[in-house]
Amino acid sequence: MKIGVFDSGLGGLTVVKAIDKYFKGADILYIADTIFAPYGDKTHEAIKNRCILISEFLIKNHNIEALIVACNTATSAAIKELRNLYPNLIVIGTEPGIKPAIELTKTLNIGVLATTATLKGEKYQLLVNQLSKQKPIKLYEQACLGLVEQIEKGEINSFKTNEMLKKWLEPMIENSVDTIVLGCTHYPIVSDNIKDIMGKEINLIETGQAIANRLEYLCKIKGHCNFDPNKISILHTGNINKNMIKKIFENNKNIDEIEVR
Ligand code: DGN
Repeated sequence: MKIGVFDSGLGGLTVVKAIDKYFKGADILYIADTIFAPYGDKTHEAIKNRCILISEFLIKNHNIEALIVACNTATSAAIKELRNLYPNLIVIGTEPGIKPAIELTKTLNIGVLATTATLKGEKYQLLVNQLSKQKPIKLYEQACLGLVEQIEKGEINSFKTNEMLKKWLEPMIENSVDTIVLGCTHYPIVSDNIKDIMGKEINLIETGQAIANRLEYLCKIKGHCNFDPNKISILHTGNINKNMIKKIFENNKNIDEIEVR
């Protein structure tokens, strides 16, 4: 089954990795839109137009049967429009896992790391308003300015990246946060750093597996079943850090990689 997945860069590969692990029969075409990265500081209108352009490319040139927006920022700006434009396609977005965090937290103090665009988005606000009625949780939200760029550069263990994380996580440590939502698909790439700073007991919520499960569920409903081995191709619109691709897939996946402009 042909599945189109995109993000501004490396982040959505954390979702591709989960699909590869939990879903069988995927021929994944991934677009890393690095020339337009980062999405987080663009307007919703600009992000929406970019998402439509990429989706049209995937649909017209590659006949995809499912479209996965592997980016919280792009989902909050464009998912409604994409679902309206392509009613016959399986369209899945990514949103911060507040719901599983509420189920897991014991201290009721939850951290949320995301981009500014995601935290300010209407979709996120609605989600929080709706879910915070279930339990008296307190959210510690942090827009991680510059973290996507550090990850794209491959600077995941640099002093600067760790200092940025320490500054953002300090209020969460002080307020007994026991669960942190990784509200950007890039952030699982630095989950070891976050665990080291917070202490190993912290729950980190990522969305890759939930997306893979949703994909499987929707495919069954639509009658798409195929168990061929998975295949992954990465197209990138600008430069991409190839060592980081190897690192994300732990060197054990054959991936075609092509530059498109
Ligand atoms: N991976 C994207 C997300 O989940 O929001 C980051 C987007 C960006 O380019 N800042």
